Amino acid sequence: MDRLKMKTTFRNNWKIVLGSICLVVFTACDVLLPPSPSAAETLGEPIEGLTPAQQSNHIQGDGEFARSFGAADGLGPMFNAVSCEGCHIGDGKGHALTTLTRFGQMNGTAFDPMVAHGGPQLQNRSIAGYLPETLPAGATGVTRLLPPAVTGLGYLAAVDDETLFALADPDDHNGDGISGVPNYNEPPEFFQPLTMHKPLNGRYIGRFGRKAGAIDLLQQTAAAYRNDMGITSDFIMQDLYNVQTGSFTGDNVPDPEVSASVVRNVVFYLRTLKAPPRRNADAPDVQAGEQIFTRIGCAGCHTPTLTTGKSDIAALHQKQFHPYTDLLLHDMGAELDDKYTEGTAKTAEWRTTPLWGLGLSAQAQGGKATYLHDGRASTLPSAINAHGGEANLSRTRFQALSESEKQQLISFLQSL
Ligand code: HEC
Ligand code: HEC
Ligand SMILES: [Ca+2]
Ligand SMILES: [Ca+2]
Ligand SMILES: [Ca+2]
Repeated sequence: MDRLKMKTTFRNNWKIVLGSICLVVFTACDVLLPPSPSAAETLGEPIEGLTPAQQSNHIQGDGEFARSFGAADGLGPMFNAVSCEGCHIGDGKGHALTTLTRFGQMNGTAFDPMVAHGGPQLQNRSIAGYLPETLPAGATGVTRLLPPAVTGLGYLAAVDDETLFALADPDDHNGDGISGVPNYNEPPEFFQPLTMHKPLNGRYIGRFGRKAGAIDLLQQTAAAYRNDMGITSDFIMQDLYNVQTGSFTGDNVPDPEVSASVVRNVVFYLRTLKAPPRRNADAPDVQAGEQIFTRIGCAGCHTPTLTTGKSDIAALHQKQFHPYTDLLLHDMGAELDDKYTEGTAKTAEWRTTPLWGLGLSAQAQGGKATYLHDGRASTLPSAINAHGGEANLSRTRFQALSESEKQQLISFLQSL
């Protein structure tokens, strides 16, 4: 039996053991144990068609993604959580309890991430004997970001910039009220561009993070180790310090706290996590909902189908997939303007959230799904009703649907 199968079997056995304990001790077991998800509903599996070497690389990265750090491993001195998995539970969407806070202030038209005051990320926890940060006075843009699911990211990473240019419509030439622009970001020193990357004035298109502030999965991962957990790596050697208290002594663990190969294994793991599986795609109300989705303009931003370009992983090379995002920024109106931003994004702009996995997010979020960048919406209609700005027209059309049409649209969204 290969290790992947063992992992699944282990999970199932564990459920059986827990189930039997529960039978002996309690009477209402079905209340305590969620029904075990069928294979078609499980996130966190590798994509099909990986070579044995790639599978083992995936498993190594899986282990690193789950690893909890302690003070002796270099955690902190300030941090937000002790493992990647601690926020990205089961590779799915995170919980309201695991949001990240970032802050800054507007200076005229320029956004200042307040680096001299510990910005842009608030590290709200610290190791023993060290003080965590607090929100500094003067932070006018404060955002709380819910961890997105990390499934299917290898596909998004392999889409050529050219494909994104074709979707962008900065001057709204087709007159649908939707523009869509890439977020251009300063690359980190360790960034290695591929031929698919088309820079503008030395900046590259961001595609990860809710504001599309990270260019590739290596940047996202190295930054997560450092900023979310206080773990230095060969890519970012500087530990976090509390500039607010003037404390520049660290965790006494020599840097780097993880090696480049650890970070690369995690990147490989993220690249090779399968896309969230569809369910009930053939049900009549789901299909009717899909047509409504297109008709009322949702697909103008939530692009149903993209194709990857060249990839060194055969399973990701020139593949069609269905993420329901254009990876571009859209002005979403005043209600979603958090006065905070990254790269060239304006404060009311957000990257179109991929809708794949939407119907599985409740499972990852402990039974109760929440939506939008900060999880403020607890139902799909309330998430849609918060769409303003470029999405105004499609929101109005949504609100004009009959109750049964709305229900069909929701059935479609839940099938993703
Ligand atoms: C404290 C919680 C937390 C921890 C710990 C954490 N993340 Fe995240 N992660 C987030 C949040 C919140 C976002 C959204 C950030 C943004 O919008 O810029 C995110 C975004 C991401 C994304 C981008 C997903 C997308 O759809 O664009 C990836 C990939 C990712 N994290 C990987 C990791 C890895 C790898 C680790 C461990 C090295 C990690 N994260 C640790 C909270 C966390
Ligand atoms: C102008 C572009 C645009 C249009 C049109 C649009 N959306 Fe969105 N959608 C976004 C962006 C950007 C976000 C992220 C907003 C945020 O998190 O604050 C989003 C978020 C969502 C979410 C929340 C996803 C999650 O996991 O948090 C849902 C659901 C959604 N859209 C569905 C729809 C539906 C249904 C329609 C059609 C009625 C629609 N959208 C039209 C851009 C758009
Ligand atoms: Ca450290
Ligand atoms: Ca900070
Ligand atoms: Ca250190």
